[in-house]
Amino acid sequence: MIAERRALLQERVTQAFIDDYGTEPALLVAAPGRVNLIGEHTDYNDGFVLPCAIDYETMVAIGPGSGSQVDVIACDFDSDRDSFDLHAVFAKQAEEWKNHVRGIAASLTDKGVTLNGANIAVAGNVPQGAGLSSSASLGVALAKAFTELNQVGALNETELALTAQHSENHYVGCACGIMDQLVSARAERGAALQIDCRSLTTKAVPIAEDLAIMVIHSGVQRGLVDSAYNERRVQCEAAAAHYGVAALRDVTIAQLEVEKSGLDDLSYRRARHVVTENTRTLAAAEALKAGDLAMLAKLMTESHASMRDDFEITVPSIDRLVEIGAELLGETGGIRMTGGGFGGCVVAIAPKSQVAALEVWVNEHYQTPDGGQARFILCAPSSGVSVLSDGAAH
Ligand code: GAF
Repeated sequence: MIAERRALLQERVTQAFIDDYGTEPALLVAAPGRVNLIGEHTDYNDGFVLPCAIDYETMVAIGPGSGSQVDVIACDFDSDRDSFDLHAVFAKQAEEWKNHVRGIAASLTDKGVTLNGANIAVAGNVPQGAGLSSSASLGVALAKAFTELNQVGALNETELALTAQHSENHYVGCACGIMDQLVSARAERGAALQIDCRSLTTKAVPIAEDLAIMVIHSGVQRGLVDSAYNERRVQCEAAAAHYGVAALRDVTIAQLEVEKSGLDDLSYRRARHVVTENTRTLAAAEALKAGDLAMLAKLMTESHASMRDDFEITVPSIDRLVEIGAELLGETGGIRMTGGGFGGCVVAIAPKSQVAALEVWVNEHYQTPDGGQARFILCAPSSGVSVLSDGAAH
């Protein structure tokens, strides 16, 4: 499936590049979106996450430009164009996609990387506004494309991810953590990626061949920058200050209770979500490794309840969708909301033999807020960013 989807994307982005710049691109770079299996809002608390890259990606075609000028064409936005000078001070644009491109160029410059002008075309197939990290995949693909074109060999995957996060934080205006960018840069095919968001060390956790990862879109659109995401981050920092630690990662479950006096109920519940979610994430990685689906299902159910009751980032449609899915899956598979919250998608991990039944069951019992059906996106755990040559990653 990925091969066909990738071929279409490659054709689209290459053709747009040729039509606009009258020459073949020097290289094509692809970076995947992601789905998070467990570990939500833990990354910016220096905690643990367990996402996997998916076989939906953003592709960048790039070639040398003139002087210090960068020209960009966005195939997915009606072939909208942008043009900027690498020496000019970053100026925020009304169209968000432009801020991502300008933000990556500015972030690389901030890092001391010298860039030359470039011609760029961008196209992607990561569903947007679904919480599947289309923005992170764009950022990572652009960072890789710019550095490869300029032959800046020194940037490894972690540095690419940090550059993309810096761009989001400083230029796009989203205080996101490192999870999305790091998995888009470092993921391994056929595996989830356990990330320690403090040390940035990662471990691939293989996903058995007979398991399916199903993303189900609730039909509730979400917008990360506009949501209460940044507010949650501030609340977590305030809770960490109460416990006298650098980040909530450092609070133990025992300490959470013993030292809660003086902390208001809301901040306490925010902290409890993060502290317990870290424990669940590590346990879930072990359960996945051991093929213990009943344990994984239990941990995902608890994670969802914690997001709903303590972190308050779910919405009624999503809660209903998870409830419906769990009714069918029972202990045979896990299901929970995935991503930043306030709409978007649910992730289910279950034997491939359950996929068809789950789809029928959800369609029978769930309706999107506008009376339609949920959208099902079957995902394969994929590898991180790559440079493509004749359609094959190297
Ligand atoms: C969004 C952010 F971008 C991530 O950094 C992470 O915090 C996630 O929400 C919630 O787990 O995807």
